[in-house]
Amino acid sequence: MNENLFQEMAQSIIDGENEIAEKLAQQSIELGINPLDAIGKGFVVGVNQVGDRFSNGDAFLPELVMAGEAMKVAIAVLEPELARLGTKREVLGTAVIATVEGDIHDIGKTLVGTMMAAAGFDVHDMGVDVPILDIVQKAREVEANIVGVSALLTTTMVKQRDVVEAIADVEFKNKVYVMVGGAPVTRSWMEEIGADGYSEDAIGAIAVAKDLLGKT
Ligand code: B1M
Repeated sequence: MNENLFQEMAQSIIDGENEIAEKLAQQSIELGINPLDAIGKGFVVGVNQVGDRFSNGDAFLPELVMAGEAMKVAIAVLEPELARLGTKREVLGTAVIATVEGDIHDIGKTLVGTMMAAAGFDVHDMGVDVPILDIVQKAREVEANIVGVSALLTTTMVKQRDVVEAIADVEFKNKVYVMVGGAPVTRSWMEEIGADGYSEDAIGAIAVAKDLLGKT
């Protein structure tokens, strides 16, 4: 039965139907479905399909925009549920997260931030299209242990390397670990640029962040 709901969720994103996406997200909460399943098995399936159609030339920018908007509406409904999944007992560490300069994709980055906050990190989400120096400055200001940078474009991934280098150039009171993620990012890219952590999804990001800080 959940399978039908997941399919409807995916379709609502493909059709860019904000109201339907919102209603289905609410319905999943009422049914007690794990919000991560609603996102991963439902809404993300739809947004990935639109992305694939866009790269094949079968969909155009307006469809991409509408799919992105519908995703955000659905995730906004699920966000309080995601936060409830965590049990904040102690502050595990301080994280600054951002989407790199030149990149305005924020859905995955925001999910990572929400999940990390739910897991007990003090998260400072700087938003999208954030200049490298602003990230470094923020990390100093809040005495971050983790700087997490997201990139969704092959053209903006290179900015993750710039962040790694900028963090290495600055003296911090404490060790600052750089984590990278985003659809085109891989473990080998993480290794190539000398970042400290990589995860392909939001749940994995928590495990990596905890691991880096020895909090597992
Ligand atoms: Co754009 N877009 N987009 N887009 N978009 C992609 C990324 C693309 C792959 C689509 C495609 O062609 N198949 C393609 C990039 C191609 C490439 O670089 N090789 C693309 C393009 C080309 C563009 C534009 C250039 C289009 C244009 O203008 N001609 C433009 C770029 C603008 C810019 O940034 N300067 C553009 C714009 C947009 C919209 C604004 C319309 C919209 C974004 C809306 C928004 O974010 N508010 C949009 C969307 C929706 C997409 C797709 C379809 C979906 C992205 C998404 O939200 N996924 C995307 C195709 C795709 O990825 N399948 C595409 C769902 C989200 C939950 O996943 O963000 O991957 P994701 O996050 C995951 C993991 O990656 C990971 O955890 C998250 C949760 O599991 N993760 C981390 C993410 N960050 C992490 C950080 C971590 C750890 C894990 O540690 C710090």
